[in-house]
Amino acid sequence: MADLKKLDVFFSLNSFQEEELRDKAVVVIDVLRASSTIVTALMNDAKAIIPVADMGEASKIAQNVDSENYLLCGEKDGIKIEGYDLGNSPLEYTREIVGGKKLIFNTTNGTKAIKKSIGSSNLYIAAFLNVSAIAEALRKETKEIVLICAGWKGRLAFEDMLLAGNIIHLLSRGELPESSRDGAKVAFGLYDKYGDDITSVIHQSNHASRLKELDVSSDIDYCCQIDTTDIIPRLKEGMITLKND
Ligand code: 3SL
Repeated sequence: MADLKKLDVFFSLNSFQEEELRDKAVVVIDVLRASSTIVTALMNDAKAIIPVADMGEASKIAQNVDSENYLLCGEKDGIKIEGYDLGNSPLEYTREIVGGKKLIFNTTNGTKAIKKSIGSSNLYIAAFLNVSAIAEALRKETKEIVLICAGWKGRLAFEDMLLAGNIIHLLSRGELPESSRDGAKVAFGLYDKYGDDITSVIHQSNHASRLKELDVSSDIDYCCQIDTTDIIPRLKEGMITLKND
């Protein structure tokens, strides 16, 4: 059973060291948009997602696999990378396109946060789209839990902290122990204040403004939907697949 006094939240991918995650259950969060895209791809029957840290790693893998069964996917600064099959809009990841495929996935912050967390005991991927399923999985965890917000280039991203707060609210049933860690208190408090108005507050976030400049506002609405699926993506042997037990 999860011990909420030990649960912590890291606000960006630069706010922790790999060693801190050893023997912990980790949840990586990148609401806009990497974790929402991962959840959508698996919901639409992608076979697996291979997160990579950069373009070099992505092309090395792509060169050694059969291109019929793999898609090269991702973005740099929000924009689809030249030569890639797909960018990072979850709306592109339809069943027709990703069903049965393995995706090599490379994003500015989200996949880097996943790669940095690879030494943890269990690693889950959360979005608002699957928030209750993630909370349910965490409830059964016996390890200490760390929620990692990918953020944006080392900075905090409002929408990631808000989802961390939502997960903590669900886990604590709205009553966070006073002795909780600071990161958990901050995320809990943020959700307390803004949790009734998720879509409109996320629309006012810094990353939403960047995405609006790229003309992908519909992605923001999509990523703010709650519990559209109960899938639990988790990392195993370098690939993100569905947890089946
Ligand atoms: O940083 C990331 O991993 C991306 O999700 C950023 S973006 O939404 O594609 O701009």
